[in-house]
Amino acid sequence: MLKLYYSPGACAMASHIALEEAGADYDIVAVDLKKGEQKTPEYLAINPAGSTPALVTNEGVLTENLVIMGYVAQTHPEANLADNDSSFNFGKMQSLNGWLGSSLHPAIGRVLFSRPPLEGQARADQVELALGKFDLAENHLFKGPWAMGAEYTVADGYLSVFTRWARQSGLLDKTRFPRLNDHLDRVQARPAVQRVLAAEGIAPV
Ligand SMILES: N[C@@H](CCC(=O)N[C@@H](CS)C(=O)NCC(=O)O)C(=O)O
Repeated sequence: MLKLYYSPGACAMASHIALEEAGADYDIVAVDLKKGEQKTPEYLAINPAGSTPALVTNEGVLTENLVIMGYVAQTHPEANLADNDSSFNFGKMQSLNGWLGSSLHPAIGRVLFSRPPLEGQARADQVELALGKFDLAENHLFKGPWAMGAEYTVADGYLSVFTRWARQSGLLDKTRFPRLNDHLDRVQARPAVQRVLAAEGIAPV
Protein backbone atom coordinates (compact mmCIF):
# COMPACT_ATOMS: atom_id res chain seq x y z
CA MET A 1 0.00 0.00 0.00
CA LEU A 2 1.15 3.57 -0.70
CA LYS A 3 2.05 5.79 2.24
CA LEU A 4 2.03 9.59 1.98
CA TYR A 5 4.02 11.73 4.42
CA TYR A 6 2.38 15.14 4.55
CA SER A 7 1.91 18.20 6.71
CA PRO A 8 -1.65 19.55 7.15
CA GLY A 9 -2.45 22.41 4.79
CA ALA A 10 1.06 22.42 3.29
CA CYS A 11 1.98 21.79 -0.33
CA ALA A 12 1.74 18.01 0.11
CA MET A 13 -2.01 18.53 -0.02
CA ALA A 14 -1.60 18.48 -3.81
CA SER A 15 -0.33 14.89 -3.71
CA HIS A 16 -2.95 14.00 -1.11
CA ILE A 17 -5.72 15.33 -3.39
CA ALA A 18 -4.29 13.39 -6.34
CA LEU A 19 -4.32 10.13 -4.34
CA GLU A 20 -7.87 10.70 -3.13
CA GLU A 21 -9.14 11.71 -6.59
CA ALA A 22 -7.49 8.56 -7.98
CA GLY A 23 -9.27 6.31 -5.49
CA ALA A 24 -5.81 4.98 -4.55
CA ASP A 25 -5.17 2.55 -1.74
CA TYR A 26 -3.03 4.66 0.60
CA ASP A 27 -2.26 5.67 4.16
CA ILE A 28 -1.25 9.10 5.40
CA VAL A 29 1.34 9.98 8.02
CA ALA A 30 1.43 13.55 9.39
CA VAL A 31 4.80 15.27 9.77
CA ASP A 32 4.71 18.25 12.14
CA LEU A 33 6.90 20.87 10.44
CA LYS A 34 6.61 23.28 13.40
CA LYS A 35 8.08 20.63 15.69
CA GLY A 36 10.84 19.92 13.16
CA GLU A 37 9.77 16.33 12.57
CA GLN A 38 10.95 16.65 8.94
CA LYS A 39 14.56 16.86 10.22
CA THR A 40 14.51 13.76 12.45
CA PRO A 41 16.84 10.90 11.43
CA GLU A 42 13.77 8.70 10.90
CA TYR A 43 12.21 11.10 8.40
CA LEU A 44 15.53 12.00 6.73
CA ALA A 45 15.95 8.28 6.02
CA ILE A 46 12.73 8.54 3.98
CA ASN A 47 13.43 11.94 2.37
CA PRO A 48 16.98 13.23 2.85
CA ALA A 49 15.80 16.66 1.66
CA GLY A 50 13.80 16.96 4.91
CA SER A 51 10.59 18.16 3.29
CA THR A 52 7.09 16.88 2.62
CA PRO A 53 5.57 15.28 0.62
CA ALA A 54 7.18 11.85 0.33
CA LEU A 55 5.33 8.88 -1.10
CA VAL A 56 6.47 5.39 -0.13
CA THR A 57 5.66 2.89 -2.87
CA ASN A 58 6.47 -0.81 -3.15
CA GLU A 59 9.39 0.17 -5.42
CA GLY A 60 10.83 2.89 -3.20
CA VAL A 61 10.23 6.51 -2.23
CA LEU A 62 9.12 9.30 -4.55
CA THR A 63 9.47 12.96 -3.61
CA GLU A 64 8.34 16.26 -5.17
CA ASN A 65 4.66 16.97 -5.76
CA LEU A 66 5.20 17.18 -9.52
CA VAL A 67 6.58 13.64 -9.59
CA ILE A 68 4.14 12.11 -7.11
CA MET A 69 1.13 13.57 -8.92
CA GLY A 70 2.43 12.35 -12.29
CA TYR A 71 3.01 8.88 -10.82
CA VAL A 72 -0.49 8.76 -9.33
CA ALA A 73 -2.07 9.88 -12.61
CA GLN A 74 -0.11 7.29 -14.61
CA THR A 75 -0.73 4.40 -12.22
CA HIS A 76 -4.48 5.13 -11.97
CA PRO A 77 -5.40 5.80 -15.61
CA GLU A 78 -9.05 4.96 -14.97
CA ALA A 79 -9.33 8.11 -12.81
CA ASN A 80 -8.45 10.38 -15.80
CA LEU A 81 -6.28 12.73 -13.78
CA ALA A 82 -4.04 13.51 -16.76
CA ASP A 83 -4.03 12.92 -20.50
CA ASN A 84 -2.07 9.67 -20.20
CA ASP A 85 -2.56 8.91 -23.92
CA SER A 86 -0.62 11.94 -25.14
CA SER A 87 2.98 12.39 -23.99
CA PHE A 88 2.79 15.98 -25.22
CA ASN A 89 -0.36 16.82 -23.26
CA PHE A 90 1.07 15.06 -20.22
CA GLY A 91 4.18 17.20 -20.65
CA LYS A 92 2.09 20.39 -20.95
CA MET A 93 0.48 19.53 -17.62
CA GLN A 94 3.88 18.89 -16.07
CA SER A 95 5.06 22.25 -17.46
CA LEU A 96 2.34 23.92 -15.42
CA ASN A 97 3.09 21.75 -12.38
CA GLY A 98 6.78 22.57 -12.70
CA TRP A 99 6.00 26.29 -12.73
CA LEU A 100 3.67 25.94 -9.76
CA GLY A 101 6.38 24.18 -7.77
CA SER A 102 9.40 26.21 -8.79
CA SER A 103 7.91 29.68 -9.22
CA LEU A 104 4.51 30.22 -7.58
CA HIS A 105 5.19 28.09 -4.49
CA PRO A 106 8.40 29.90 -3.45
CA ALA A 107 6.92 33.32 -4.27
CA ILE A 108 3.81 32.97 -2.08
CA GLY A 109 5.69 30.79 0.40
CA ARG A 110 8.18 33.59 1.14
CA VAL A 111 5.31 36.01 1.82
CA LEU A 112 3.68 33.66 4.30
CA PHE A 113 6.39 31.54 5.85
CA SER A 114 9.66 33.56 5.92
CA ARG A 115 11.33 33.31 9.32
CA PRO A 116 11.71 35.91 10.67
CA PRO A 117 8.53 37.18 8.99
CA LEU A 118 9.01 39.74 6.23
CA GLU A 119 7.99 43.25 7.24
CA GLY A 120 7.53 46.69 5.69
CA GLN A 121 8.96 47.26 2.22
CA ALA A 122 10.52 43.80 2.06
CA ARG A 123 7.09 42.23 2.56
CA ALA A 124 5.41 44.65 0.12
CA ASP A 125 8.01 43.80 -2.55
CA GLN A 126 7.53 40.06 -2.05
CA VAL A 127 3.72 40.42 -2.14
CA GLU A 128 3.99 42.30 -5.44
CA LEU A 129 6.22 39.59 -6.88
CA ALA A 130 3.81 36.85 -5.78
CA LEU A 131 0.76 38.70 -7.10
CA GLY A 132 2.50 39.12 -10.45
CA LYS A 133 2.78 35.34 -10.63
CA PHE A 134 -0.90 34.92 -9.75
CA ASP A 135 -1.59 37.44 -12.60
CA LEU A 136 0.32 35.15 -14.96
CA ALA A 137 -1.76 32.17 -13.85
CA GLU A 138 -5.05 34.12 -14.02
CA ASN A 139 -4.45 35.63 -17.46
CA HIS A 140 -2.23 33.17 -19.33
CA LEU A 141 -1.46 29.78 -17.78
CA PHE A 142 -4.95 28.84 -16.55
CA LYS A 143 -7.02 27.61 -19.50
CA GLY A 144 -10.47 27.15 -17.94
CA PRO A 145 -12.75 25.78 -16.85
CA TRP A 146 -9.96 23.64 -15.36
CA ALA A 147 -6.28 24.46 -15.30
CA MET A 148 -5.49 22.44 -18.44
CA GLY A 149 -8.83 23.03 -20.19
CA ALA A 150 -11.93 20.87 -20.37
CA GLU A 151 -10.81 18.10 -18.02
CA TYR A 152 -9.86 18.16 -14.35
CA THR A 153 -6.22 17.05 -13.86
CA VAL A 154 -3.84 16.77 -10.92
CA ALA A 155 -2.68 20.32 -11.76
CA ASP A 156 -6.01 21.62 -10.43
CA GLY A 157 -5.41 20.28 -6.96
CA TYR A 158 -1.86 21.69 -7.03
CA LEU A 159 -2.97 25.17 -8.12
CA SER A 160 -5.65 25.17 -5.41
CA VAL A 161 -3.05 24.74 -2.66
CA PHE A 162 -1.50 28.11 -3.51
CA THR A 163 -4.75 29.96 -4.27
CA ARG A 164 -5.98 28.62 -0.91
CA TRP A 165 -2.93 30.08 0.86
CA ALA A 166 -3.43 33.39 -0.97
CA ARG A 167 -7.14 33.58 -0.13
CA GLN A 168 -6.46 32.71 3.51
CA SER A 169 -4.10 35.64 3.78
CA GLY A 170 -6.41 38.09 1.97
CA LEU A 171 -4.32 38.24 -1.22
CA LEU A 172 -6.68 36.55 -3.70
CA ASP A 173 -8.71 39.62 -4.64
CA LYS A 174 -11.94 38.63 -6.43
CA THR A 175 -11.79 41.48 -8.93
CA ARG A 176 -8.16 40.93 -9.90
CA PHE A 177 -8.37 37.12 -9.87
CA PRO A 178 -11.96 36.13 -10.83
CA ARG A 179 -11.00 32.91 -12.60
CA LEU A 180 -8.68 31.69 -9.85
CA ASN A 181 -11.32 32.41 -7.20
CA ASP A 182 -14.01 30.56 -9.14
CA HIS A 183 -11.58 27.69 -9.69
CA LEU A 184 -10.71 27.43 -5.99
CA ASP A 185 -14.42 27.31 -5.10
CA ARG A 186 -15.01 24.49 -7.59
CA VAL A 187 -11.98 22.52 -6.43
CA GLN A 188 -13.03 22.83 -2.79
CA ALA A 189 -16.54 21.63 -3.71
CA ARG A 190 -15.20 18.33 -5.04
CA PRO A 191 -16.02 15.39 -2.75
CA ALA A 192 -12.44 14.06 -2.88
CA VAL A 193 -11.04 17.43 -1.87
CA GLN A 194 -13.54 17.71 0.98
CA ARG A 195 -12.37 14.30 2.22
CA VAL A 196 -8.75 15.46 2.07
CA LEU A 197 -9.52 18.64 4.02
CA ALA A 198 -11.35 16.60 6.65
CA ALA A 199 -8.51 14.06 6.86
CA GLU A 200 -5.97 16.89 7.33
CA GLY A 201 -8.23 18.56 9.91
CA ILE A 202 -8.56 21.83 8.07
CA ALA A 203 -11.53 23.87 6.82
CA PRO A 204 -12.26 25.15 3.33
CA VAL A 205 -11.40 28.84 2.90
N1 LIG B 1 9.35 21.28 -4.43
C1 LIG B 1 8.91 20.52 -3.29
C2 LIG B 1 8.71 21.47 -2.13
C3 LIG B 1 8.51 20.74 -0.84
C4 LIG B 1 8.42 21.71 0.33
O1 LIG B 1 9.03 22.80 0.32
N2 LIG B 1 7.64 21.32 1.35
C5 LIG B 1 7.51 22.15 2.52
C6 LIG B 1 6.04 22.25 2.95
S1 LIG B 1 5.08 23.20 1.79
C7 LIG B 1 8.28 21.52 3.66
O2 LIG B 1 8.16 20.34 3.92
N3 LIG B 1 9.08 22.33 4.36
C8 LIG B 1 9.81 21.87 5.48
C9 LIG B 1 11.14 22.49 5.59
O3 LIG B 1 11.60 23.05 4.59
O4 LIG B 1 11.75 22.43 6.66
C10 LIG B 1 7.62 19.77 -3.65
O5 LIG B 1 6.80 20.28 -4.40
O6 LIG B 1 7.44 18.63 -3.23
